[in-house]
Amino acid sequence: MAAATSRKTASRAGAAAARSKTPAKTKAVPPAANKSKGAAAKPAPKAAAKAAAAPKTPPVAARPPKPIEFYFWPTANGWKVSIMLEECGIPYDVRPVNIGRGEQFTADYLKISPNGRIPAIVDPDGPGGKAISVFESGAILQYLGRKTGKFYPADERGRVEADEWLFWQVSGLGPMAGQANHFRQFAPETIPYAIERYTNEVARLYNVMNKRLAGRDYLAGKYSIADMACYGWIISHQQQGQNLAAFVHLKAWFDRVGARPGVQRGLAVGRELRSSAPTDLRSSQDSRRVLMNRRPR
Ligand SMILES: N[C@@H](CCC(=O)N[C@@H](CS)C(=O)NCC(=O)O)C(=O)O
Repeated sequence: MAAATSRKTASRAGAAAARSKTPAKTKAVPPAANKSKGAAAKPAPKAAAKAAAAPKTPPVAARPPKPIEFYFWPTANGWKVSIMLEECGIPYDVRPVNIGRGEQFTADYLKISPNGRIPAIVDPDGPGGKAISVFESGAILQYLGRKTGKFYPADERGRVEADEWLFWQVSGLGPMAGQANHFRQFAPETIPYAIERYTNEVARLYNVMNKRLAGRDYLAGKYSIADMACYGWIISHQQQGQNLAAFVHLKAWFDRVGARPGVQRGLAVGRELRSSAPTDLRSSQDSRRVLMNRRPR
């Protein structure tokens, strides 16, 4: 990870501990606490003194939420989460992971994101008040949706719809658009078969999305994590060999989502990182070696 981020290694270790398979200890309920409200009329003098001496911990609601650690690089997958964090308005700290320099493969980062990819988060206020780390953009969006109660329908029918389009993106649109982009821009040799195959598949997926958006504003009822997941991948339509004008409803959705202030703030996160670092694969042989060396590490 970039040097600027190294000072919080301790919380990463906390997250790794939170991931360990050791089951969480459950506190035994003391017999007195089992009494019904009416039965616990008079606390024993010893217990009353202990309670009075106990340090006053502010109730959870009164404590300011601890910022979420956001492991990020400004790319289509990273933007999904920067958009969600901005839309929800929850505090977070960006921890840049320069994927062009191979920072996704450091031992510390792999504890959080074993797949060696961005994005990932560590939420110090996870379930049970303990830190939790989450990798895979779809899992992060669902986690944040459940945590905040925003942009992820609570009712089962609505949730199934949002999940359908979210999974459609992470398993289809993202990987296929990524391959189209790769073979069109970055492959060391021109392979017409690969270019045609992936460009056509992306066109097919754009058409599916276009039909879905005919007569509706968003992919799954209201604006949701499904829209956030797809948006970043449509930004680079030209590099994928697509003409957005040919997909009228998709184009209208793209403009609608792109006009949201939260989306614009999400896209602005880490903009300076992109221009200051060698992730332009055409100009950096080092980044090319890091990102396109697909042998197991
Ligand atoms: N399925 C993953 C894909 C993540 C992914 O491919 N991230 C890219 C950036 S967009 C990455 O970290 N690339 C680094 C590499 O390929 O080594 C997700 O949705 O989170």
